[in-house]
Amino acid sequence: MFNEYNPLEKKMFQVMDNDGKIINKKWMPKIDNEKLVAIYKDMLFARLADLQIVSYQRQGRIFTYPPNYGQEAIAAAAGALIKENDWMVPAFREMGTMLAKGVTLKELFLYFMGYEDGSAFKNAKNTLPISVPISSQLLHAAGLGYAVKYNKEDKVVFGFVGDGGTSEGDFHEAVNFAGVWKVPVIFIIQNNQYGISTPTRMQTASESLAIKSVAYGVKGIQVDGNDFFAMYKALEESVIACRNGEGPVLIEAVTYRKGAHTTSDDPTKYRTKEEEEAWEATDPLKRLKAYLNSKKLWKEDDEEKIIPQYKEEIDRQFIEAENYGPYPVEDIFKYLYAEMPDDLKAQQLEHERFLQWKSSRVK
Ligand SMILES: Cc1ncc(C[n+]2csc(CCOP(=O)(O)OP(=O)(O)O)c2C)c(N)n1
Ligand SMILES: [Mg+2]
Repeated sequence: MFNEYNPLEKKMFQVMDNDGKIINKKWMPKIDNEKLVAIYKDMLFARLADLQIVSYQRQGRIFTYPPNYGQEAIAAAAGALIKENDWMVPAFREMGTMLAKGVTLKELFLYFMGYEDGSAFKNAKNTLPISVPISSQLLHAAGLGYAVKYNKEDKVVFGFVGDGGTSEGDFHEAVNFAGVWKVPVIFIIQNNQYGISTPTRMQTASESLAIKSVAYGVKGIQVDGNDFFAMYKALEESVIACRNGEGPVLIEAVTYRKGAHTTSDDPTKYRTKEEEEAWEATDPLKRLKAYLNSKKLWKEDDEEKIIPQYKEEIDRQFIEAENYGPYPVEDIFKYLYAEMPDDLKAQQLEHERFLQWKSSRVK
């Protein structure tokens, strides 16, 4: 696959067209029907949760949130393949993979409500916290890959970044290091066409983002990130390569951020309705659903039945997060060092005195 779809060939890897028809049988992944339906249901759950969070934010019940809307196939494919012991190294737009890893929606809600406990992930093994400093997480991914190789462990690292993140030094350092040391890391670029309002064509003069793999001497491929089967197959082959010591792999997953950058952003200021409508035809859920419908694996009835159940479950977890209790002020200081240094202790004391002073002034 990596020869056939070498980025120098300028071909995007696709398996299914926009109508859910298989157009590349050679590379159709083998997934049994039951599992495929379960994956579609997970994608639907992630989409509903995502849309519901935006509505909670509009009600003033949660802070800024970066929607995954339109990018669900990438996270779902990674979620279906990542194993319990594999490392998940997220950016901040990979809800489906986080849930598949065992992170709960309640924990994600807590994170976006500002709680440190929202990064503790009690039931998810080998899952790093959400990373907002763009691309910084890829250095951690490369380092984890090095540790996996050094310790001769059978693990793969899934590291995520956005298109904008490829302009950061950290991206280049991470991929370069991973290439030199041949570490088992899959770098997944979610090219959603924008870094906030900056279009991808303004991030780079390269032909594609996948082509950057050539310079680092690593495997690379450009994939239709809204085509679940293509994403699954590309990741499956990447996992095999990593487990055989032939990693790392750089995947450019071409997708579209259907929502705003975050709930603080208004995309109508920098992109057109026509553009949004053109991408609508590629929607990942619609395509997978069309495939499932054509195979009689899923009906509109099934979907109508399940949507209210999912909405209820999402709301239940949200209300649990809302009732989590007051934010422990010491959490602001607690998690940077294993042992808090003196200057930080002094800052904590000063902050506590400030809070006392503030509350003494409120009548
Ligand atoms: C180092 C750093 N610089 C700037 C920012 C502000 N910022 C937050 S998201 C973002 C754009 C990221 O774009 P991209 O990598 O394409 O990811 P996307 O948001 O599209 O998923 C920027 C510049 C940041 N979080 N970290
Ligand atoms: Mg982007």
